[in-house]
Amino acid sequence: MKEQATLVIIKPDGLKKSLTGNILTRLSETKLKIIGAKMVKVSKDLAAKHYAHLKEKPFYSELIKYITGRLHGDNRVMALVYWGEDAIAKVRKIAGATNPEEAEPTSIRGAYGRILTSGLYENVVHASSSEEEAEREIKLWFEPDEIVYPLYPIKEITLGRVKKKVWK
Ligand code: DAT
Ligand code: MG
Repeated sequence: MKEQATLVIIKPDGLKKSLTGNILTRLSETKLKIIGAKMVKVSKDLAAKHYAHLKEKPFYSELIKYITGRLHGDNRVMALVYWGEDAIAKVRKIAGATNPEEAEPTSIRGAYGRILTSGLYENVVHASSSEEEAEREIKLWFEPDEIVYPLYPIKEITLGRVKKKVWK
């Protein structure tokens, strides 16, 4: 088994339903380490980059409305990076299947997700599904200085008189 990082997002429905503490408690069962955590106001640009691979899907525009908070009237999400052995599979297991109706009832999505009349799966959390996806997503959602471990190669750039670390 391998040490990995994975991105978790508590989506706007998770926050609106006051499930933050509950979700963090469920995820603590994995014994993984949280190495990054923040509240994010999700822009259309960030949403489009995050879900770029789903652009052609019929539910894409609803999905963008969902993750940017326009379905719930609140554009906050909580983004977290978990680190440890087999992190991706461990988090995916507790999160449950994509379709909340098919998800194991005790998983986060099985317990708290639902299918909207539009057909969109409102499934409370995002969790990276592969190492490649985790790296792409963590680099998209977090800056190097926002994570306590040096996860991926970085470089220093100079903005005016300020030096800043960015992903290479
Ligand atoms: P996951 O979030 O399990 O990795 P995904 O990456 O395929 O699933 O899709 C991203 C989100 O899009 C998913 O969490 C909910 C929504 N979604 C996916 N497939 C869907 C479908 N067939 N109908 C409605 N919503 C869907
Ligand atoms: Mg996915």
